[in-house]
Amino acid sequence: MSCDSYSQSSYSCADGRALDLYQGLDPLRLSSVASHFSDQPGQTQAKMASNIRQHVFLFFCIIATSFGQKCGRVDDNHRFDCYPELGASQQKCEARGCCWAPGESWRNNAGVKLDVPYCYYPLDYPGYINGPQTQTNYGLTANLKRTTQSYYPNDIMNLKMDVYFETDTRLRVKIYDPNQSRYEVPIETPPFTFLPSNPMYKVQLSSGQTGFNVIRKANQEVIFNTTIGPGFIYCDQFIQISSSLSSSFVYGLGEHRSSLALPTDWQSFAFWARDQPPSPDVNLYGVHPFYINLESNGDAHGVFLLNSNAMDAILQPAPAITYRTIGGILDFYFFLGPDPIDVVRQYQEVIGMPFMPPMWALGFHLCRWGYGSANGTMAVVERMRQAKIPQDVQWNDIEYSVGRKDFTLNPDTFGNLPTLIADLHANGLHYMPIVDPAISSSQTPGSYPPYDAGVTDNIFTKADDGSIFIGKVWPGDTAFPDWFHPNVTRWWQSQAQTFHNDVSFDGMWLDMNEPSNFVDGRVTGGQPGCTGNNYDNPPFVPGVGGGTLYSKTLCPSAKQNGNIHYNVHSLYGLSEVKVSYTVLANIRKKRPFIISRSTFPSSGKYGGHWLGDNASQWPEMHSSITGILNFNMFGVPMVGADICGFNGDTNEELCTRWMQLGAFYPFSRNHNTLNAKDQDPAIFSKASQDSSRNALHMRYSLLPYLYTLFQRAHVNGSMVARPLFFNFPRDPSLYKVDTQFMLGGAVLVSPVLTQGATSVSATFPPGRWYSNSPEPPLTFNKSTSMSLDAPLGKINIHYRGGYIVPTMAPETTTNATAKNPVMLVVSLDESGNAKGHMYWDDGDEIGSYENGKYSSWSFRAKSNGQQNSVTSSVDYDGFAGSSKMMFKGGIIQGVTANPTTVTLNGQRCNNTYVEHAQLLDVECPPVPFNKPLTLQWD
Ligand code: MIG
Repeated sequence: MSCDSYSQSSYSCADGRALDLYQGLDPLRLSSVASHFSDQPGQTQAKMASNIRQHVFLFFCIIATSFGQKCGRVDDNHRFDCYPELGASQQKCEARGCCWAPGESWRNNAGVKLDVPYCYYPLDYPGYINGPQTQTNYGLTANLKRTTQSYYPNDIMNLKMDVYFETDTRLRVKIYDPNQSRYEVPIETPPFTFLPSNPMYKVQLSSGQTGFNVIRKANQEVIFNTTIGPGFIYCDQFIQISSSLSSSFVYGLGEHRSSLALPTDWQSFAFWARDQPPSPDVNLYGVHPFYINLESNGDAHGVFLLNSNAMDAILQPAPAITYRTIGGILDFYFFLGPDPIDVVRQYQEVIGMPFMPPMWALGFHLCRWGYGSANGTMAVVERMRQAKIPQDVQWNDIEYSVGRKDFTLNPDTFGNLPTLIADLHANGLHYMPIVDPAISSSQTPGSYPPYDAGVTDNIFTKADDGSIFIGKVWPGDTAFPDWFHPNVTRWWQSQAQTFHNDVSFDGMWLDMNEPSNFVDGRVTGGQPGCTGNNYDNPPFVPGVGGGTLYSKTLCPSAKQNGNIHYNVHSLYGLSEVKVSYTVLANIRKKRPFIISRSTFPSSGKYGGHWLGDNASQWPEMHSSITGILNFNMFGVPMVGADICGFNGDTNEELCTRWMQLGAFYPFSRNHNTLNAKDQDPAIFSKASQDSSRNALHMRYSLLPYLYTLFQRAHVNGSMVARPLFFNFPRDPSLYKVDTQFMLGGAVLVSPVLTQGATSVSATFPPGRWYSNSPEPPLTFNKSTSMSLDAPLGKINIHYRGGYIVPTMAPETTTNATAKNPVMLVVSLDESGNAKGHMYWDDGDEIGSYENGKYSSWSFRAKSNGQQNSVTSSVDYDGFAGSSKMMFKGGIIQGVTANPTTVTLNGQRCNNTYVEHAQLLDVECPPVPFNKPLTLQWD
């Protein structure tokens, strides 16, 4: 082969073979190498990087030529695993036509051994050869063909690849069997409409070659490149494809416990919904095959593989990703951003925008397993009232029922639950019960309607032999509703309605919907198990927890409305939350609020999520931040972790700190396991209660801001909680920050996450920041870390200069808070400007926004010596209650001199000036908020 020709965009050696060698050169690392050559005039970093890349590439080409050997030419980082199963050996590896080179013990910085494959693909491993591409009215299409069998059964030798140019920023690539239809994920995706005028991408596919590239047109950056590695394999139950990544900054791939920036040192992520308390290296409750990848200049793109079969995704240092899924088709979406927040919005344009929560859902939620009774539950509500700690929602766990059966009420312990709920409602609080999907199947016929009616309506999942699939969950033997069945909504509605007639619950807590099963598979003749067929025991099993697909769940051979569970397993939670959303809306005629444990892309349209069974330990509090940020990327902004920890006993210090952090979770719920010590905020010392009350007061005062963020997420897919770099995407020093987060664009949360600390190291992105306690403003021209005072009672919150945040004086419920006048927290930037907005409606009606029954405002501040004012203008006024809303001033930060007069629409206001904090506290006679306002200081 000759390596003397290469082109800047494609870097192919003359024979097109050695393409993969340069892919491992992380462009970010290259630009940092390039930055050392700063004495070279006129060369941009990117150009330098590109030159270096070309030279290194040429070098590899030469090495490859002199080695002349297909196996020797693969560098370690580019080994694509040819024997992912257990029990690899040289013989078995070579029988697959792959290369075997064990021996080296690769370790990461922490000394942990890395999974570098011993058995890897040679460069000329045969794959699918592209046929000529044809233009279509939706993009382009090509046939792909392989001529030799791979080493898995049932190769699909002929494939078709359809490329849809869906929008300027969104591309869809479907690779499927044109001769026989295969399972495709039944979520609603936008239909193709017309070719976009100015797509930000192009797709390269060379006839006679393997693989394809997706390229960002603006700078020719390759964002997806499947010409590296082994091309792909496409068998009936084994589909594998690899691509280079643009950099080693990769985010997403849920649901897993990991760092925010995912490790790329041969980390494998399994996808298969599983009842699994969060721990590293295992698949958890939900499945989100979506990632965001940063590029050399800080641009971001996203990749969504719409596939619900059991799957592995492997990140390796090339950097590269490999997907291995055992069914369905390859259906990729690419989102071109270019900012991370654009990527997330574009992703949600495909999977659906998040539901609009009722306002009460933004309050504080209290829950535990082990109140013992309705009276025990009420005692804690009373304790919260005594302590005057805000609470909006009281929850109950499975203990309210008889024998843990859905829709039953234990008359001995929870007989007076309706009284408790009436009390909650009278005080403006709401009530949430747990609901498990598994329905007891062993009651005397005629005694348990949920099962009897389910049999009549034929809505239960079937075993492969056609009988009702029976597993074992809390109530003993159980059947599992098939949430895809056409009768299931009617059945679920009738069961929920009957229960609601007695127990007027306000929302639903959907647990155990992976679905969780206490035995592996089906109980037949008293014995658990599954068939030996190819669904229950496929030729390749991804690295799922428990080792089999049916571990702690149903048999994949089970049948759901024409589908096999094998395909739709990970959609169980999504299909349940979707049906429950409809049912709850029908029953209450108000905005549904549902929290689900298992999720899949689209779940956010119907409900929120909690991060499952965490432990009452400090590192778990830290992990919760990444969990919450990830779900905000997955289109599920209503997310929180069990505050103070679920498993194990918490302690006062941990719980005090966790209440401080949890007060800023989008979904703020304290939840505890059976038999663990009480951990509601009112159980602790006065100092701890004060701290929790303060933190929650801060949350409640931010109610208009938070509500506006949720509304924007609902309409625009902007995230509620965001990693710092999402607001500052070109700042590499923020790419790994996972100890802090932002709510929207304006509020920075810097919690204490370690025991015994009285200070916290916080990173501030560039700009001006104002503390929530009166302190001199901080101004930075680049990201800066500093230590902040954080005595036990304090959480550090900072407002970002340039933003106006609407607030209200906090009460103990959102209901009461919402009646208070609006006050603005105005944080001027370095040039004396700030802006903000607010959305408001009745808080509980369905479709307020869609039906125009809302009001919205814009705020603008300008302070330049001549003119110092904040104005509020009403952008739209469709909320009937807006005429009762009042405005009465607020806080203006960044005011450098004590003004002589402050007026609101010409009327004098009272004001206090705190010089060292540049803070002007303004209280005016209240005026109607639905009229234009001008607040002035001179
Ligand atoms: O098998 O309902 O994640 O929040 O308290 C455990 C009892 C069942 C698991 C949930 C947890 C809940 C618990 N549930």
